Amino acid sequence: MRTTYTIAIVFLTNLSWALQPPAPYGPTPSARQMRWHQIGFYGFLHFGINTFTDKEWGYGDEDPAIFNPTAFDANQIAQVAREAGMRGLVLTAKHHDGFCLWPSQYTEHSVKNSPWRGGRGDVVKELSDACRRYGLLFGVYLSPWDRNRSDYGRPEYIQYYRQQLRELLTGYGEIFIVWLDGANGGDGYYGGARQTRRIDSLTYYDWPNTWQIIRDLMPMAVIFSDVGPDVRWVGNERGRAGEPCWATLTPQGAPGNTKADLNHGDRHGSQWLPAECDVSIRPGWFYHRSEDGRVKTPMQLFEIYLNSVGRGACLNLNVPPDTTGQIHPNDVLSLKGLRSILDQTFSFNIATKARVTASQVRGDQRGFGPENLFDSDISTYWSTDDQVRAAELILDFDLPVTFDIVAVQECILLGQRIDNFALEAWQGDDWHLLAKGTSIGHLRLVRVEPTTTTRFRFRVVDAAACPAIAELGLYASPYSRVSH
Ligand code: FUL
Repeated sequence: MRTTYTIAIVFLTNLSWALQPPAPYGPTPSARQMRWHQIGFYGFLHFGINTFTDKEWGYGDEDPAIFNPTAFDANQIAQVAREAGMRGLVLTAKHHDGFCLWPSQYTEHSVKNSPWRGGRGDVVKELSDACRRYGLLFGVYLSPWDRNRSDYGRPEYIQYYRQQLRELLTGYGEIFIVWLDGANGGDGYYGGARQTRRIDSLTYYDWPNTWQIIRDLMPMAVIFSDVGPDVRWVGNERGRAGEPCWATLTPQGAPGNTKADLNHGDRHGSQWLPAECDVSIRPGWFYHRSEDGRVKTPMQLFEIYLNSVGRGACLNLNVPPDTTGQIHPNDVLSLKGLRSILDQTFSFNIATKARVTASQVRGDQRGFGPENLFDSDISTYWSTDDQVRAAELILDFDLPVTFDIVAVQECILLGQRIDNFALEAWQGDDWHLLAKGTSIGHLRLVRVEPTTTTRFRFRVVDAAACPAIAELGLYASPYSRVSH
């Protein structure tokens, strides 16, 4: 009787233990960060006074009358973005020149004093509406540095900046990202003073109070800057996240003034602060006719995609509208090419044809088994018992398959758990190493030599906590077919 009782207790304790999900490891994403991770790929629109002066940084003394797109078409822009596979658009509502693309009531330096739409136009409104029409999210870039304002550098300017933020966050529906740039170049028009003004980037903007306004008015919007608080800059404008690229970091300093390793993140960072890769489809951020022949090719864009989205970051790809107010045909062509490569590559997950065996399954429970790897649900995962730090999955195929990209996703709701992994294919009579990697996070796309095999192995070489792998994929890019 007593033994039966003890056995029952042991059995029940084991069972209840086994059904528990693994405890999260380290920092984990907030709900707004989680949504942002799933967005993955969105577009940047650098558009404004510079489009008409052929400059990258306007001085702030430009006459609003020069803003006059001949055929502005927010639908064309949104449609091009949508067809490229983007999930949102971020507009430079105000760049460093201070010219506002919406009729702000706090300045005369805006579209309301331009000839466009007889001074009654509002680019922010037209674009945010078009985004909703095309199923895209909409975000704003509001440059903290303002070379037009006479009060720039004084406390009054911060009030002005915050009023503008309030206008943008209350008048245009949902905003998914507020993009806070770190540049503070010094010289400018400043209401006619034509001076060099230096501010203390650590204190002048009083960021925590500005961030709070965003939190209050748009709770699900992520805030981007060099130091977050939700999304960090990746540290370059080439669209390259580091290897590794940890989603964690201990923020130091302020936007435009940080020594943190933004490109790689910090494995032991105190916060979940993933990277965004911002990069332009052209050499410049704004449209310049002289760059019409220098639009990145579909293949270059695909490389960028692999090095950004494929390293757990998001890709914010700039496509600057031209002087007509539309995306230039050359850019449209490249974006179509990118979309075609993405579709050809990712429309079929070869791994779903395999029989999968895991070296161990958490508590031997089906709920944690490898069948979760192919359900396109990032909240379900294959996991092991708590003490397991090295584990493997073997995929067996009836017929040889060919692939050149391996996709792995951790269930980041439980943190970034894996430190090292290896990808192997059965060749002849042994395992052959295809690639080694470190950070995984939300998504890791590893490019390997085009490989034909009947067995594939994913090995967790070491982890800080038992693995929780949400999805696993093997894909064949068009290039693997060509070269094979
Ligand atoms: C930089 C700015 O100075 C560039 O003009 C551009 O807007 C880029 C995205 O951020 O800091």
